[in-house]
Amino acid sequence: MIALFSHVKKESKINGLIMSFIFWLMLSEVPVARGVWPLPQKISQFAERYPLNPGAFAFLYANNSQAQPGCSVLDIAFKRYFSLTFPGYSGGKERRGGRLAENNSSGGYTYALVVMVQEGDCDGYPNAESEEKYSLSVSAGCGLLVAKTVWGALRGLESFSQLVYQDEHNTFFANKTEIEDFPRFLHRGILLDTSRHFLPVQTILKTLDAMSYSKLNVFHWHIVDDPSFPYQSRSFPHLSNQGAFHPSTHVYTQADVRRVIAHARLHGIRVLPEFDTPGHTQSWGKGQPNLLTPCYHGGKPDGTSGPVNAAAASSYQFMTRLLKEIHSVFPDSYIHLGGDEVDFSCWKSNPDVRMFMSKMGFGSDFTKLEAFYMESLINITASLNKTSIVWQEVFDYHEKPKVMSVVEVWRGGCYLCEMRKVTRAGLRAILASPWYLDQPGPTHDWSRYYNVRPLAFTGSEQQKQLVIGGEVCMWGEYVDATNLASMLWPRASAAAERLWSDEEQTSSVSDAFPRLAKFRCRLLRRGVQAGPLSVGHCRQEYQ
Ligand code: CP6
Repeated sequence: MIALFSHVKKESKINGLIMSFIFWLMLSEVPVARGVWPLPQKISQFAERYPLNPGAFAFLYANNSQAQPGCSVLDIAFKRYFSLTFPGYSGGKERRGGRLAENNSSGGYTYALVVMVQEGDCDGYPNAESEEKYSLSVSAGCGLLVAKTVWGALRGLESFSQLVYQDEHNTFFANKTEIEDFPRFLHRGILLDTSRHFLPVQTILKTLDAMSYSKLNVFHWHIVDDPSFPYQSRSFPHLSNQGAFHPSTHVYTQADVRRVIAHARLHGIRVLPEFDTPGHTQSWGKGQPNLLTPCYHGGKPDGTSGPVNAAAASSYQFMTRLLKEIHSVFPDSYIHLGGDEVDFSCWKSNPDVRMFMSKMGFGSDFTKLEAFYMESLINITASLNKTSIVWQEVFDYHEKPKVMSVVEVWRGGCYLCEMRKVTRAGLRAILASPWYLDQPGPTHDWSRYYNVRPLAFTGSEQQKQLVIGGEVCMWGEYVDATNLASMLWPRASAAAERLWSDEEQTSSVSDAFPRLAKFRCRLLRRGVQAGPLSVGHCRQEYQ
């Protein structure tokens, strides 16, 4: 460019005019051609672009950054994002982080992304309040990424990696860009169900990687359910010995769980464990006799069992010990207690349960028994200094919403009505109903996930503030490691943009389509087997 200009300068006035035109072009804003998905809150891109030589590129800590070399989250992220930013580059030794040289010289780099973090906590876990906002400016010679927390810096690194592209000669470029970005909702999750099918740890780790590409930040681990109990408990090893599909190959050991949590942390993702009771617990009964309710038929136990026996003191003692363990294994300050889809017929049939019902004055209203059981678990969880999340039935059945904190809305029908009710009761809400991705179907229905409007219910501003986000649910009946990625991506990315970006700016499916198609090609290039959206091609095709 410089060479071109010095040449032009010597020429006539006409060339001067051409020059100003080129300058105007370079500085004029261009439509978002090199899209970042999900769309940043504010992005300006310009025609001016800079070639990036990976061999002379570095991520650097700013001198005045609170995070410095040794910050695990960012040291590792710099390595990871080097590969993600320059896919296919193998020449030269990788340049990684380091502090800017004292004299502020670029230390032999022709381009650096300088990272400035205002709060230097690198060893903690992301939590429900973590700030993820960042600003990113890409200009000549260097870029500057500023974030309050390392979690925000991770989001900014992701955006930076998506700004870099290759021309037809495979030279890497980034255009001049200014981004100011923050999430619309704090809670942007994916539920994986590891009970209907066992998902190998590797599959979970790869899903966490892919989540970070779409800036999703909560892994809701629906770890156990009726079909199997793969969690290897320290206090109750029989649960997985008897209840897993296989006691050693189809279990998550304590080391596995630690690996998942550590990997999630490095990607700014929380691990929210769900131990769903009192229903969905058939597998628990195998290793924990007397936990489930014996069902009766014709005045006798018929050999089958129902939900956790909410009438037995021993059930509450067991749940207390289990919740204590969960509290110490999972660092997140939230625990999902389930509480969905409880079938009352077995409770109804059992004389001990009926006796307990009359003693408690519940009459024949079994929703009261469920409410009593869930309230007990919520209190145990609170005594461990953790906050509980429950499925919507727990709210529907309970007369005193104040005992609850966060309600996850999952049922079909009028889910916005439910969001309105939950928030009107002063409770926080997570929306899942419109984002069930597990039912087999064509991938092109991504626009259904995109068109959701989580706040489109009538209610006060205060009520809207109580909507903390949403979750994409990948129930496991028809999903295992062979098809998980193509079922999730890029449809979960459509939900991710709904949860991160400004609603007004992302209201058009036709604007989103080419951007999402491009993003899906990027996912493929990064090794995520994302399914096709519609007719089209990627620059490079994949197997
Ligand atoms: N498993 C558990 C499930 C479901 C729920 N809980 C579920 C119900 C209906 C649909 C999809 C999933 N498979 N434990 C409900 C929260 Cl359509």
